[in-house]
Formats: sequence, structure tokens, C-alpha cells
Amino acid sequence: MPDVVILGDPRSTYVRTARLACEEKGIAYELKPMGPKSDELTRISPFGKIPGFQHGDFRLHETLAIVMYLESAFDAPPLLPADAQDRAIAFQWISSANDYFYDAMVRGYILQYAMPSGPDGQPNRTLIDAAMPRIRHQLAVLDHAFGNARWLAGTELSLADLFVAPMLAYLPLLPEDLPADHPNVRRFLDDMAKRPSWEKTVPPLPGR
Ligand SMILES: N[C@@H](CCC(=O)N[C@@H](CS)C(=O)NCC(=O)O)C(=O)O
Repeated sequence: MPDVVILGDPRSTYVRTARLACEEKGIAYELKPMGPKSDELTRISPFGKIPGFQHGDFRLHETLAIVMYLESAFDAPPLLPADAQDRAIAFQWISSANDYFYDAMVRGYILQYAMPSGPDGQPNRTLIDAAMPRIRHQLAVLDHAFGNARWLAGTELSLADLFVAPMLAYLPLLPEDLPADHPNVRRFLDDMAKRPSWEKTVPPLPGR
């Protein structure tokens, strides 16, 4: 049994980020599927957020802390660029994902379909419509940032891509299909989909 354990629901974008980092680095791990309010999780993650993380007796919460630990504690391929400017750009996008993309794309939109809170159990149109302009702006910014580049920071896949991609991945599955208007974002998702790490971490969704 691997001594690295990731605790959380595999549908969570942040759980997927932590798993993708392990997969890309070739670090064996066990996924313990559980929700954010379970007792085992809250003993590790006191704010009730997934993922939680264990490496032997060492415990962590917060995805950025987890992937940075993976980055420095294991002799494994790096997921941050060596170049100072590219590395800073990676953190620029990680911060944008944490502070802006998650709120608009996941809280304001994806979760409105996954856990509908509108009348008659339907997606809450008011909340979705409110999130739309922010998401469209974020996608336009990302599309421009990618330009002809494959990855967000430097010439190789980095942690920046692993934070952003799981959030973007749900968008083509929803009725608005927002990435359709953003070819560079769509190309990025197509490139991610070719990676074994991506296939191994596909969220278990109904009908898949
Ligand atoms: N700051 C946390 C955020 C993690 C997070 O928001 N996880 C979501 C799932 S993607 C969650 O636990 N949501 C449950 C809730 O808010 O009750 C991190 O970076 O790990």
C-alpha cells in the first residue's frame, strides 16, 4: 500500500490537481474517496475542504501546500519551471485559479448544474447568469495567455496547468460549452486529454 494518501471526492477539481501531480511525477498514492465533512477528513483538513493528504504520519490540507510538498519531498520530475520568470508565471496562474477561476467557474457555474439549487431542483439560472460574464472574461484572458503555447508557464506542463485544467474540464460538458469560443483553451484541454495522468483521474460522472 503506498504511504502517500489523498483523501477526497474524485469529482473535486482540487482533488484532481493533487492526483494529477502524483501521476505526472510517478508518485504512487492511494485515493481514499470521501466527502469534505467526513470525520476522517476534518481531522486532517479543519476547514472541511478536500483534498486532505497524508505521507506516513505527515498530514496536510490545501492543494498548493500538497503539490509543493510533492515537488520538494520526492525525487521525481519537476512540475515547476526552472526559469525565474516562468516559475513566477506558474504561480500567477495558480493564484488566479484559486482566487478567481474556482469561484466563478466551479462555485458560480459548475456546481449549479451538479447540485442544482433553483426552483424544482433545476440549476439556479440567476446564479449561472451572474457568473457568465466573469467566466467569459476569464476564458478570454486564458485564451490570450495560451496564444500558440501549449502550456501556461514555460515550455513544459507545470502545476499551473494542473490547477487550471480540472476547472476548465467541466465546461465543455455543460450546455453553454464555453470553450467552444476559445480555440486555445480547447486545444489545451485536448492536449491534457492525451496524457495518461488525465485519463487515470477522469471524474466518475453519470453516464461515463
Ligand atoms: N483552499 C482549498 C480549497 C479546496 C476546495 O475548495 N475544495 C472543494 C472541492 S473542489 C471543497 O472541499 N468543497 C466543499 C465545501 O466547500 O464544503 C485548497 O486549495 O485545497
